[in-house]
Amino acid sequence: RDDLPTYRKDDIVKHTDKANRIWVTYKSGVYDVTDFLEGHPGGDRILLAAGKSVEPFWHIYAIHKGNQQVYSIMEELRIGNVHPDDLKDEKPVDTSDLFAHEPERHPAFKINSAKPFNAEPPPLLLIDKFLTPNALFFIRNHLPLPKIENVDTFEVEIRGVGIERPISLKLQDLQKRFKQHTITSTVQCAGNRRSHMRQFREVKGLNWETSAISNAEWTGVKLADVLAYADAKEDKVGHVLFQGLDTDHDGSPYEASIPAETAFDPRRDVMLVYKMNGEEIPIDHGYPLRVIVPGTVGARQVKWVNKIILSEIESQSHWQQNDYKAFNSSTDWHNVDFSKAEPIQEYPLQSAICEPKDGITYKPGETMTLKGYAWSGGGRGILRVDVSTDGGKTWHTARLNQIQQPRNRTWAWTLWEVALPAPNEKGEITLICKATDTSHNAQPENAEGIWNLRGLIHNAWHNVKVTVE
Ligand code: MTE
Ligand code: MO
Repeated sequence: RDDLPTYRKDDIVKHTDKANRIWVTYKSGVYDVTDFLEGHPGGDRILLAAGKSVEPFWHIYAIHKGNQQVYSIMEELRIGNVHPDDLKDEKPVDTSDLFAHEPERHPAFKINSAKPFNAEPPPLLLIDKFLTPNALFFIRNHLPLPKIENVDTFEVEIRGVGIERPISLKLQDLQKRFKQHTITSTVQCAGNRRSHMRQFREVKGLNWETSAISNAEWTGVKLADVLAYADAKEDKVGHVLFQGLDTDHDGSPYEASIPAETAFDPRRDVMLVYKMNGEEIPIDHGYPLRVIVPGTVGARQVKWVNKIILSEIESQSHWQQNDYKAFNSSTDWHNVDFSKAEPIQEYPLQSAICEPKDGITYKPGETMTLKGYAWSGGGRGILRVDVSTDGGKTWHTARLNQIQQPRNRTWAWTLWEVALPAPNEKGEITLICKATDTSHNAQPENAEGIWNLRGLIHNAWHNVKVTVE
């Protein structure tokens, strides 16, 4: 790349906006990323590296590190070289691994990204038990895990509009002062089943299959009780923001918000939890304190929560404003305007087949046992799960495994099972499942009308292809 011009550092640092072009450096290369930013999901975060080296940034989003596709995209954007004198005094990047202190995870996980850690259990293990074992509960981390030094000094702060005097509560305060509740609630990432939407048309995001969902029993206190204790006045509040202890490379924490109506309503069962399936919450799932917002998309259920902020407006964080939003199928990266869409809160109706796997072979007439899960957001229960072995011409109703929860507060998933004979004719057959919730919502037949550029909340009929021979 010696044919390209050489740039001095003093010059490079000036290129931080569209008008002056946005440049970044990587090792000895200078790259103009102005046009690239338009179509990149984390675009606003590359901006933080504008005029500087992207290496510290990649250190956190290690998904880019060592990724050949990223390197080759970068090389196309290369416009020059950093002057050798400026490379000399470049401090070596701190290579101490921000992820070095992360725990061992279950070897059965399918890892969708190692740093930050994102993984889902195999479908068979996912539905083995009604409560997902802590060690197999899917993990969705946007950032390196925070280091929890001393839980005895850990406090959660509650402040903002409608609160005259901010309060800080230790774990023991939460446990002493408030009534303890235990609820069973399913957490599902908005990216669950993105891999199936991707088959329909390309989308951006981690390649989750059917297991970015899990179900656990959570123990803690109701946020509504804590807000009452803080003497919070709901009429002034529009949204309740939650901040985690995990931080971006610039020190800003993971943050998301939910509407005040949800936060203040004791019947919505929004909880600050310190136990998961009767055990201490594993660090991956939010130790020592996490928010559970039943019936709502995973992204709002903030882990390692240490600040609860009452606000007139919703969180302005990346995850609330520039991610976890869906658009119509004609919106793509060239015409998307994130400010025009509502952040996803309640989850739509979902179901999937976890057994059998694609590609299994049956003999004609042999019993096929189909198993899976179904879940709907907003506390809606599951009325029915129907399966088809002939591509949707005829349907059979599955047997449901559910727990009793109050009406309109069905926060736990439904597991289902049905045994059907394999057809007598040999060949490939398509097994399909679809659920109906208590509002008689149905799932869309395919992704055509619900495709969105980030591949979010994909809930079309799930199908598995097996062979009879
Ligand atoms: N909270 C913090 N502090 N940091 C995060 O990265 N990820 C969110 C949410 N809470 C996240 C977070 C997302 S997108 C999801 S889907 C759920 O946590 C996943 O919860 P789990 O890892 O316990 O399965
Ligand atoms: Mo998520």
